[in-house]
Amino acid sequence: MQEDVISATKGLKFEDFKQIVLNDFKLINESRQTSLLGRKEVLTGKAKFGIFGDGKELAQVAMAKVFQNGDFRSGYYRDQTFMMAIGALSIQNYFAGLYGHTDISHDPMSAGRQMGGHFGTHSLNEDGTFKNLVNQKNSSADISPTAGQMPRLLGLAYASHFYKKNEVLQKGKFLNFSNKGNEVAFGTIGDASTSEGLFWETINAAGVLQVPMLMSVWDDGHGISVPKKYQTTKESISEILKGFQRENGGNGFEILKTKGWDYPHLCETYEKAITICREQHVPVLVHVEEVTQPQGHSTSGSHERYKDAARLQFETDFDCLKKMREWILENAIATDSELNKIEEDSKIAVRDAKTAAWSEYLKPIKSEVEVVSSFFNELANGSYADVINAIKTELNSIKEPIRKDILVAVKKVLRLIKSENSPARTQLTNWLNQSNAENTERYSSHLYSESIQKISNISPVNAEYHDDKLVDGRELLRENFDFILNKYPETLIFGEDSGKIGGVNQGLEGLQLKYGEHRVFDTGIREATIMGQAIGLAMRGLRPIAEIQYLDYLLYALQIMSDDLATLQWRTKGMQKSPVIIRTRGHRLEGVWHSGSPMAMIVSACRGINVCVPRNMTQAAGFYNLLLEADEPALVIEPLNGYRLKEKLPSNIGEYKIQLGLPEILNEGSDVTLVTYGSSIRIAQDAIKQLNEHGVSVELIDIQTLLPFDINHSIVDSIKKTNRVVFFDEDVPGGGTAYMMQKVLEEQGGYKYLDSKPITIASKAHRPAYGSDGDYFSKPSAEDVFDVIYNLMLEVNPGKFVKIY
Ligand SMILES: Cc1ncc(C[n+]2csc(CCOP(=O)(O)OP(=O)(O)O)c2C)c(N)n1
Repeated sequence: MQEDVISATKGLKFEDFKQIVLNDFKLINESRQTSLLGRKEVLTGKAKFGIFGDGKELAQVAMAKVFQNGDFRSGYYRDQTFMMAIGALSIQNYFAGLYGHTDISHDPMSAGRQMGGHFGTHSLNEDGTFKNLVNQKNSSADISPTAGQMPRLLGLAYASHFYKKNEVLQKGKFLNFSNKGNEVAFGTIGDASTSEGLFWETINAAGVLQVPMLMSVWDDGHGISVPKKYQTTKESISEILKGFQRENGGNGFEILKTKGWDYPHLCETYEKAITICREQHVPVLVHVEEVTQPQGHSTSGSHERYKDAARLQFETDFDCLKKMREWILENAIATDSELNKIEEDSKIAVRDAKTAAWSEYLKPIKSEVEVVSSFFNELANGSYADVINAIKTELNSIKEPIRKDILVAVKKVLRLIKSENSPARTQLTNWLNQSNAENTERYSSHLYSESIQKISNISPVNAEYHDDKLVDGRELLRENFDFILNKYPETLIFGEDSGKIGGVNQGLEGLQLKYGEHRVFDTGIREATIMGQAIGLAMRGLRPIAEIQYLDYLLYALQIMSDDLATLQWRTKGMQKSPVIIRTRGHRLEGVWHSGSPMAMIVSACRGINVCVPRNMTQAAGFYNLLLEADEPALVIEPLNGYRLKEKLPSNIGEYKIQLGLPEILNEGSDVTLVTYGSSIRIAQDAIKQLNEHGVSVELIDIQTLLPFDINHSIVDSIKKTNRVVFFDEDVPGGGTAYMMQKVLEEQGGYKYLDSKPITIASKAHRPAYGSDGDYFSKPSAEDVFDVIYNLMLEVNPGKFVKIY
């Protein structure tokens, strides 16, 4: 037998060693059979799409050996074998996910919300509170965008660093999240996805920060059909990463190479990697070469279209199952017949698990068909007997029905009998209502927190004032952050220039000195991974406040906010959360990239994240205070031109809290309702003064938050009084104003009370031009607001108002 098998197994009795090896052989066979049968399930129409981990099995078995309780994975859709190896995924679970089973006990990965092959463990109890994450093996929930797992991985690793540095976090409730920062964050990625900017940004940041991150690249030579020569310089990720290699005690990565079919070398490599990573708390990259993909990329096509004969032959010869089998036989660890039996048993086990998953998936749907059919039977005594019977027969003839089939049938019948008045019809209507509620829960719950800590459960506290002391807005914020950092040891604030100088607008001035470099700190210019750093930290029980220096640069982070942060609770059906607070500043300063206000873009991309648009720093601070008591992600956009404006300093700074979704009436009026937010408020106030002088009375409403939006539908009450409404902001036409208009006129029914057409005031469609005049002619001004509202009143009452220009 080879001497270099696995160091951990050295000293084991042969029988015990053999058992380990055969268990691994069994697992890779079961995983392979799962991939093979899974593909068939898609091709025969039972599942919609399949993407499998065949070819990557052996490397994942080796990686799983060094993955401990408390560790986290951030990976992608090829990792089924790893998930099986850590005990987080059964074969039956896998098939339930493939079919889209909406019961979380069957598909624990996403309750049918994500396509199969997207993995994750449960960080939360059913009530939305965190579990003890130190006592379990953890995987953050996968997303499909290639390299989208990378930014979050940085945060998961950085959390260990933070827990290690912070002694206050090494006791009490924090022991549920970390054992003195001993945990490693494991990343996985395909070789082609390393072409993405997110990969490089994360690798660089991990090298700078020296975090315990064990990164694996599964290198199968292709990204779908595109070979490495079009993906990677020198066609080798480890080759081009050489500059990141640690040298002479400096920072950087440890970079190791191995092969995806070489069991003993894989095991040794991962042991070496984890020892460096866990003991020295530094990042390690394992480049796993010569990995195969026997069935091609996914069920959408076959790999014969793009792999040449030599590559196809290589894939057969170096298939990791074949190679492990050969190695076992060469080293006389087991006999051919023992291996045959494992292979045969695997086929049976997978077939049985697949059959069980399919029958469990169909069972509740079939029982719904039965219930509905019995209602149809009762209704088939009436005037439409023949048609209803035909609908029932058609429904029952579907061998493998889905819920859509049932609803189509039920609605057809209810339309037929719409004029009948029978108990059976009431029964069927009730069934439909109940089904609608259940399907909403199945597919639409948990976009936001449903836990006891959800935002709407946190009680607001009014700001109080003992005197009229005025301070700059930035000073008010700094006082508030001081209070927060003192009160919550799990809070950390970071971003570009946030540390040493305390932010470009000085809202954190002096706080690094007071709380230390690990609580308030500078980062590189890397918005996407600032966001990812925050996401991973918050998934591990910390409360990051991540700064994006200007709203205009949020675009760099928006993809990860939208794809990862915004979807996290929803895509796990409430089994993971990441209550990140994103702090930025925007709307209006100078020039194209410091004056943007792309609010509709943000609101459309970030359903699942709260979006606060305070008009001043008093409001902003009140939002931060509330958000820190809640468990939901939020973006707070401070008004960029407000840091040097004077505000009254509340005596209960740090303690008052502003509830989200509650608009505030800033000016009562009777002629027109003007709805706006953020920096536009001051422009509106200016215009209102001028309008007053010309006999127009305006009711000014500050919506305060775009998500949630006016949860009590208070704006419509104002429209009931004024019968006219104007929506105003600095986004492009049809942007934020159109969003507000839809909310108020359609959702709140505001259209019923209008006597004039609804109006929106927005910026020009182009970006804001430079200089004061550039701003004046690009963004809405007080004059614009005056003109629009005055002309509206002129149209209403030409007797009272005269045309000015
Ligand atoms: C941002 C983004 N672009 C494109 C895709 C479509 N896509 C899915 S997987 C894939 C190839 C990934 O190849 P690789 O990283 O080598 O992983 P492998 O599938 O080979 O394991 C592509 C292009 C995607 N999911 N996300």
